[in-house]
Amino acid sequence: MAIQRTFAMLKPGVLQRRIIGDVLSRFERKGLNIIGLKVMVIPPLLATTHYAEHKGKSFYNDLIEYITSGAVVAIAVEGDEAIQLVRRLCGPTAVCESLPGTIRGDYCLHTNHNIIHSSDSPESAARELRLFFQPNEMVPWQDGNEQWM
Ligand code: 3AN
Repeated sequence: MAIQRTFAMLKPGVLQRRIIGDVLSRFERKGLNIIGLKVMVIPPLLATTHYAEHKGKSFYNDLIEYITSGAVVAIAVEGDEAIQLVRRLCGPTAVCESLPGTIRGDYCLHTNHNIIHSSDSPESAARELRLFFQPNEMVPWQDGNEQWM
């Protein structure tokens, strides 16, 4: 077992579409633990820090404008191999490659509005969790059912 923590974020518009419960329930059904959750509007500095690796790319300006345009839901997730599992539940970045059954495959039409972000490595998970959550805003818990998962 390799218990990991990872970061996910529901992008602007997901609250308005009233589908956050559907998305979160996919994490829950998989057996992952939600240990941090908050609704927030991302300040510009946090947005540029979070997406620093994309600076200079064709979609960068639109991405920053979009991600700061409305409320997002920041999520801290914990579980065995959580980083890769959450990525697989989300599906690939390009929506035309996201199969039905994945979050992006089921809920998105356009890659620039692909509704959810998730960390792609242990390094980015640690960095992104630090950016979005204070340590005391993450609360690990156990339900006693791990043996049945
Ligand atoms: P992911 O979110 O799957 O890790 P990244 O980090 O490569 O993907 O891209 C960050 C975000 O930038 C994506 N979630 C998407 O909103 C946007 N993006 C990435 N590639 C493109 C693209 N080719 N065209 C438009 N937007 C893109």
